[in-house]
Amino acid sequence: VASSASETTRGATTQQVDVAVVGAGFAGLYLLHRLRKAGFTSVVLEEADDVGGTWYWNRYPGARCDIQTIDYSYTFDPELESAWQWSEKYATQPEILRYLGFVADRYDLRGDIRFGTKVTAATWDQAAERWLLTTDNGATVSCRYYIMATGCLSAPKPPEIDGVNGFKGEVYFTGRWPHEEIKLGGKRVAVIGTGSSGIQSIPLIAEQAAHLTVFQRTPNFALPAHNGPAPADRIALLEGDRAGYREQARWSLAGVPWPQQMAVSWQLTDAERRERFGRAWAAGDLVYILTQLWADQAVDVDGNTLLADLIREKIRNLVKDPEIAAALSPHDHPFGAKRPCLDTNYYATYNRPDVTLVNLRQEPITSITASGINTDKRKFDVDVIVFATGFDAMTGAIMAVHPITGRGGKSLSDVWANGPQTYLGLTVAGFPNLFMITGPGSPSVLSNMAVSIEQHIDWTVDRLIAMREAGLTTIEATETAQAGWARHMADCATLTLHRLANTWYTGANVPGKAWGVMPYTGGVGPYRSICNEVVSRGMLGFRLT
Ligand code: FAD
Ligand code: N01
Repeated sequence: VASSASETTRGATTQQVDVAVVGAGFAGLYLLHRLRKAGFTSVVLEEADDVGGTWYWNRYPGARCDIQTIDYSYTFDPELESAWQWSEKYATQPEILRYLGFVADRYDLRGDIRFGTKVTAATWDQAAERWLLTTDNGATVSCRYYIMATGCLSAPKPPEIDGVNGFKGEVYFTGRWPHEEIKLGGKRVAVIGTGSSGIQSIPLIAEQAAHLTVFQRTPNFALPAHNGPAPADRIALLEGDRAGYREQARWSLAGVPWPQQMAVSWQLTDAERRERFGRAWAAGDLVYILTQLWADQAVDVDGNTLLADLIREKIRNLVKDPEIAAALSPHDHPFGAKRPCLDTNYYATYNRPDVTLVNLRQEPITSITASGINTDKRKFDVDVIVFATGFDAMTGAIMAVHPITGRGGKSLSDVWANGPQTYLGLTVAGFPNLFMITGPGSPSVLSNMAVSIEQHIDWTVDRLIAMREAGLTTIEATETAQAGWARHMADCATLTLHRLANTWYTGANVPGKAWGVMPYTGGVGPYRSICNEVVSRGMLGFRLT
């Protein structure tokens, strides 16, 4: 039985705990808090030197959240909610990092976090019914339960361009931005990549650099953030009934309380559609524009195109040079199938004389040289290259713990060779007592992550408590349940447009990665209801011993 009686030894010997958590981001911090409250001995292993996860690593200029911060917050403790005030509608990275530090201090979490410690391998010992974790720093850890809170967007993707190592200038990755101030003044800077990280950082880099050259492969949809104070109507809704507001978010599709739209695009006149679009554009809210225009916007190509055309019209109005506007207008994927971005002066930046856009669809990069970047048409000498090239998402950080060896010596990398397979995105058949928070198969990245993370963690820790009460020591998904979840995932994905875009959601951004829509597309509320049903039906799909 998992109990608080485990002894903890440090140094050369193995540290014994009930639960080992990997990662001290949004998820790891809340996990530790809940595990402690439930009386489990636990340790968190974290590669970084401090808490924060995403918000520790992504310190590039302009880094902010794109879900309104009043929603992108913990909700498990009303006192915590009243103890913290966000200063803006979309908080900056430093403010979110301060918030996570504040949470760590408030619940006194740091004492059980081993910083500067990377987990390198994990092995299930069937006889002892325990996991043994190997680290690159200090004692190994033996635990009954192994919970990976390693993050969906925490393993930066390698640059994949010939010659990177031979470049003599400065190189930065948005996902591993240095802690010290980077001075770009007077320098010729190149940014490769126009996803959310590129789109947030490009306007601020342009302000500093002598000249900025942006290398764009796929244009992305970007919508105005209209940042500032949190909107009064949202604040009023939240403060009018905080518990109700939070509960509505938990049962919504994307983790933010907006109603379900019922009118489909063809029921609305052009004027009505434009009026709805105008309101959405003015609202500066990603979830609003992704869900509130018309009911078929995310499931039907025609309904989607009506919206995408309106956004393309805006881009043409915002960018003075029609050729650059055309290059910046996405045409190869439906709106929302790839994560859209929030724009603070992004399109306007291309009106500056000191900014050049290179359209890699017309002139691909051939190499990086000692002095800069070559395309098949031109040569660009630069002093600094910023890689805003994204992540090996959802599976990257999990697979980086290598090997993860489950029952019968099975390796997770073999089991996932053709793509990740999970039950509920939380567990894997053949890997008892292993949980993944926001794993592939969970709704996580298609939602307000704060809401999904709390749900995954509450569900998981509640199971550990129930098992302890029942005198059970192992939990494992069945192959049948896992296959059923894969089928359900595929059915849901078929109803959305995500399958029509090559994105990190599908693994298409990483050369050689198996293709498949990795997050659960059925929505946060329906997912919560399924997880609850699994429990109410006697842990349907799990074998417990
Ligand atoms: P992370 O914050 O990624 O933390 C995982 C931690 O695990 C990291 O600290 C990492 O160092 C550690 N780790 C991984 N592997 C190991 C190992 N082997 N050994 C030891 N430690 C390890 N989501 C939203 O909902 N709204 C937003 O507005 C939003 N903005 C984002 C902005 C950026 C720039 C990025 C990159 C992501 C954003 N996200 C957003 C997604 C964001 O990742 C999640 O919201 C959330 O922060 C994830 O928390 P986490 O704890 O699950 O993972
Ligand atoms: O990464 P991305 P990101 N040569 O994968 C290009 C969250 N987030 O770090 O699309 C040339 O989106 C690549 O081109 P293409 C959010 O969920 C949130 O920006 O593959 N180009 C693309 O343009 C987001 O979705 C915020 O053709 C190359 C870009 O690099 C997720 O994190 C902020 C290339 C990568 O875009 C990831 O965002 C930041 C190559 N070899 C992140 N390889 C918020 O605003 C890649 N690219 C809250």
